[in-house]
Amino acid sequence: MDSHSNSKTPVTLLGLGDMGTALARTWLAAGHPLTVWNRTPRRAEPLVREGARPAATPAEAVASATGPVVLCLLDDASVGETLSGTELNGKDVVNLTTNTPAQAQQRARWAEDRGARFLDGGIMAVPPMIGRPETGGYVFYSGDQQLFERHREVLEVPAGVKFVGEDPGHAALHDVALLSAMTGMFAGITHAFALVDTEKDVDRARFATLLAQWLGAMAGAAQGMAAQLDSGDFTEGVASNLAMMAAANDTLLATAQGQSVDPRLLTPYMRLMSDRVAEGHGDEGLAGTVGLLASA
Ligand code: FVH
Repeated sequence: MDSHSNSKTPVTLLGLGDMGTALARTWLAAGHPLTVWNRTPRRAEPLVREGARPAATPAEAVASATGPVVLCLLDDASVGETLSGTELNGKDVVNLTTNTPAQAQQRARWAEDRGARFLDGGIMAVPPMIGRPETGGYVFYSGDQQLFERHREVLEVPAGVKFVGEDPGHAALHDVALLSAMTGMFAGITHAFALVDTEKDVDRARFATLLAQWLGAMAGAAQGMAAQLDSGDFTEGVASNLAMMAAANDTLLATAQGQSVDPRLLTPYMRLMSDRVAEGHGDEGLAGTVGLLASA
């Protein structure tokens, strides 16, 4: 089929790294006319063989765009470099480049000052999850909601979509919050393996199954924390209170010491817990520790 003579919304994609290439293939497979540009042109060649139209420059790509102009570049600086010298007036810009909330807000203002409509996105997937809905990958979007609705069908092709607000920084905020939680989880997993690895007879695969089940069961605590933060009553529905957990931390630290494992991944959060207990809040759950960070 000639992909440039159909009724599907045309997509313009700037950035053909691992993620950009994965996105491109889904739009091509779904029959969307696709114009591509990449700083290193040879990365566009396989996609051109698959039916994409190459643009020689970002300015040429943007000028010919009649649908969304999607950016999937390394960082916000590369977005600035790529879009400088393009004519954005009247264009629909969808930025899927990972950034901070402040960068997303500034980029939205920057694009709108040039007459463009702007959506920011945070991709909660790795490239092999793109185009495979069964993996549960999705993209957070924030900014111009009308623009989101106008292009929803196109945006739903590579992954699920979740619109999280008109503040353009909210997609990045959600993205980074989830990635930050994941970092804490990886820290815990790392410490747990360091502990069991001190003994020769622990089966790592069996332990990994137990670990994943335990983390899954404990993840439900996020809902309780949200309810406590909403009500302002941090003692509401507490199953394990902070005083008990802070005391148990001594056992965790003594075990680390006994097994000669460095506890540095645990101690920052333990300090927060004991600070809250020292303030007289041993009867609470964990929600009170949130405020200790937010006011830092
Ligand atoms: N890959 C992943 O697992 C994660 C999943 C979650 C979301 N991230 C973010 O997606 C953005 C793109 O990631 P990527 O995986 O495609 O990254 P790379 O393969 O490293 O490709 C980077 C592209 O950016 C181009 N580029 C870099 N600097 C510039 C510049 N100054 N001007 C123009 N383009 C630039 C680069 O071009 P080239 O090196 O091929 O010439 C690639 O097209 C990213 O924000 C992730 O955080 C991915």
